[in-house]
Amino acid sequence: MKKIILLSGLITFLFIIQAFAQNDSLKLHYNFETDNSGRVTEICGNYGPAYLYNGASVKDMGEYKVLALGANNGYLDMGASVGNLIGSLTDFSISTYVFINPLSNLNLNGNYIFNFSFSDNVITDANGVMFFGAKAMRYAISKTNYLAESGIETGSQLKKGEWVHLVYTQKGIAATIYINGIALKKGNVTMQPNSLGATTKNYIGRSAYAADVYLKNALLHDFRIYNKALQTTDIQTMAGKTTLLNSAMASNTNLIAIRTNSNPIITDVYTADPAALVHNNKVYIYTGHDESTNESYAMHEWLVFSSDDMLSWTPHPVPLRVTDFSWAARDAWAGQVIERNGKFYWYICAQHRSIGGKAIGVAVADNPTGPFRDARGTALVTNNMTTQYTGISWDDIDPTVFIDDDGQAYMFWGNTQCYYAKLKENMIELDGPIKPVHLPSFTEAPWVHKRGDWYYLTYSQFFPEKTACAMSKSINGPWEFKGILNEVAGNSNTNHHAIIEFNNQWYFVYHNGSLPTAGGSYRRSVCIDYLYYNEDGSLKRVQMTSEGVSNPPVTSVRINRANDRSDIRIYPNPAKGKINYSIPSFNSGNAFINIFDESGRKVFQQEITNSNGSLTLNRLAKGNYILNYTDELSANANVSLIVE
Ligand code: FUB
Repeated sequence: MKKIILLSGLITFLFIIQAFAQNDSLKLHYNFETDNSGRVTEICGNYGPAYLYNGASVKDMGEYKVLALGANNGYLDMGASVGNLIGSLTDFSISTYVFINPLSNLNLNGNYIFNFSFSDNVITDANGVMFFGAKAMRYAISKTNYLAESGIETGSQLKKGEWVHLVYTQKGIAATIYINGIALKKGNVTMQPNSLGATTKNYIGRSAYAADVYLKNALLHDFRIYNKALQTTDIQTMAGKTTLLNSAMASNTNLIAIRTNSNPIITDVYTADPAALVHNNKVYIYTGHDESTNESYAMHEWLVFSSDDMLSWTPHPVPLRVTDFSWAARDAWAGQVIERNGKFYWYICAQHRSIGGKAIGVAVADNPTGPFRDARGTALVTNNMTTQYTGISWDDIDPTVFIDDDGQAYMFWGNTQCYYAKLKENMIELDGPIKPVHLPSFTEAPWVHKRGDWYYLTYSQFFPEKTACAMSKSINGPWEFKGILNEVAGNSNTNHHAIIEFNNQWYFVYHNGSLPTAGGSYRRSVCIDYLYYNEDGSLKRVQMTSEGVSNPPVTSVRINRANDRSDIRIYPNPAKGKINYSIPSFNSGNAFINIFDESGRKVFQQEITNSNGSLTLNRLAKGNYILNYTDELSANANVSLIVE
């Protein structure tokens, strides 16, 4: 017993010694506490405060402080005095926790986690630099510039979408890069920082190469420099904190959410072919990823974004790639995710490696953001299964899946010819024959939804594409063509869409090519606008807008009588966007109600054919308007209208 007590006492003593040794060697430490002036405090007390630039900020992630670099070249300037530390280092370690935004483009030069240099233009000044870049997880040091670097790298990008613990250590010339406690790369680095001298440009998130990109939208937590090489066991202990950081992140996704005030909703990358899913009070948008630099598609992966208000969108790590399907050769084209029995099924289309032509596959995951895996190992539908209908090899694309009220699932898809088939309860096998669906001028991109008794089959028509609508009282048709739902979406020749209801409001999700400056048919971007129904259940034509859903839909209107001469009465109506009118002296000819905004711009007009009726104000932003009634006999009444 005595021996055990002695042993545990010894272990505790060793831990204390080790902690002291570690603390003693800790020379610079930001836990991202700020002082009263908003500067970042160096908590060892060895150096002055660090300054935040270009929108970089310190944020709370639950109980943790994080440095948020932001989207606009934000960085932290540690100050010139920190160069004295760099100039004194022989053996050393730099440790931090990093969260790389899933949308960050780490392929570009730059993306530096830290940089210690003597100028911001080391390529021409060639006066020395040491850095760690996220692009290839590379540490390097040079007395001039990249032409004389000594460094090591893992060769792969820092993982996106999760907290990663990163440590670079050097003992003599023995260098190691640790990621999450694992020594991912060991090698020799022939210079130590003391031979560089006291650097003057000491940054987090910014490079000394003027043409390099800044590390955008990344988060950092707890940045430290030690004047010794940390032990692997210490590093492993420190790495354990990533679990805590990742769970804090899960309830603080606002830290990386993209707040949209306009269409397109995502501007960091090109997103195409949207599908949408509502699950547990959240909306998930699944998209393709356009990466083309010419006039043909380059699509290798799919993306997912989530939102609980349709305005802030959280990007998630890439959930699915073409390479996740062993049978697929290329082309991460359109698809849809649907939930059944707690599993999420993602129906996609891609080029088939051996059969040729496009094929449909299905991936499965336990949660809506994945990761997804091929659910079958083979394609669900291949080109040779539909040759009796078309001679083209790309007719088996754009799957959309719908589960009817009786639990039967159906898949619709097609190009030139629309098809549908039942799916088995397991969602990964067809349950019966593939049947054609007869729709006028069908091009591709069907989407099926139901509201009340009506089934809606909306799809892309012609080329460039418009979205058309057909309706039926049965999922098996016949489908009655109802005309155009959405016009050609600007400069995109395709017009892929999804329709969802979320919090009692319907939305039309689509893509266009409007993202400056290279947007177009092969660099598309997802947009969202409101969708409205007519009283007979048919769909109103979509109004594509730049504002998107940042303008709240009309929820109520208040009418103030403003003109005694008026003989029009308007009644606020609780139904969304609707107001009733009554015009006692209605004149049957050429009567109109017009609505003008404060600048005098006409924003609404409706011909009036009855003395009583209602106006459906699809989308008026909050504000004051003038409602004006005119008829052939020059009756003219103005009423002020307040949209709340
Ligand atoms: O993005 C590739 C293809 O273009 C999709 O599968 C079609 O719907 C069209 O948008």
